[in-house]
Amino acid sequence: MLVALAGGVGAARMLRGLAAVVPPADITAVVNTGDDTVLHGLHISPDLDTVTYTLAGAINTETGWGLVDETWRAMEALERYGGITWFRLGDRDLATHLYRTQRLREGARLSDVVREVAAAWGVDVRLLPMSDDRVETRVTVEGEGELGFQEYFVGRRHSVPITAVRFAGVETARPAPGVLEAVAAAERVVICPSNPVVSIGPVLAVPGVEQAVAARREDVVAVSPIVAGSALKGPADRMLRELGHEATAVGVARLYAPLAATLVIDEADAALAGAVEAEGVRCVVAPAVMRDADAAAALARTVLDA
Ligand code: FO1
Repeated sequence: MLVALAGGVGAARMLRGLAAVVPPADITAVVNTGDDTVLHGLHISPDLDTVTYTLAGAINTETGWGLVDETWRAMEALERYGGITWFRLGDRDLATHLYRTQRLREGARLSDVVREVAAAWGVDVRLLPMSDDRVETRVTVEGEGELGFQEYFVGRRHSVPITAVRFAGVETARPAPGVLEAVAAAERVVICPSNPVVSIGPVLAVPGVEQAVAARREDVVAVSPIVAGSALKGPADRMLRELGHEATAVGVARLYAPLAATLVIDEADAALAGAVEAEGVRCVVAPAVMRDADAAAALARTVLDA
């Protein structure tokens, strides 16, 4: 059994690779919900949906989020009223948010809904939200104050400097049922190439999770989301720098050293292998950019062999 700590796009691709080389049912993904937001009264879980749609082969590959063959009639209709349209919800994607919101209102736990949605899409990887309790990633933007994560990420196109990140509600959040047990029982724990600050950070901040992962350090393999000093997708490089970290594979090694015995870095960073090992982390150099499904499967094999 394999456990993967997951954010959005990078994690979804890693999971698709892992599911190509081990039986999907042997994989448990613990997914960030700090990005979750409520708009139009609907509960939206972007990372859970990105992982689900990607594993189902239904992701919009151009954006990396949302569904393939999407239409936008509801958003167009909403524009007439001056409704909230800066965060685009496609017509087909809306069904997921309608269903999730209704089930939560009926008293279902988020982890129940995640299981139902994954089953409906034929996804055999076991998906767990990091918590059934609400945890909200909030970002302090220079000169503007604190914003919700999606206001920063989509509303400001993550192009404004930040000074702090916090996970509101995390102190009292409990790991979703099965999370700690899965980490304890896993043969291998993979930290996916997701944003260390706002994708993996919230998962580790749920009380008990970081300790559970650290207890498995010898079996934990992280994959660097930073290649040649840049994030593969999104603002991870800038966020790391703005928060005082080094935006290189070495900086990632420093962040994960207490948790992961091994870090996989891309061949483009081969010259950093010595500096990564100086952080106390075994370094594996391999192609780590998942350009397509074959590359993702090859990276998955590297992670399993590491
Ligand atoms: N990202 C955007 O840049 N613009 C959007 O309008 C947008 C809508 C959206 C709707 C559903 C969903 O699941 C994801 C969506 N995302 C959008 C992506 C999302 O903001 C990010 O992928 C994550 O939160 C960061 O991991």
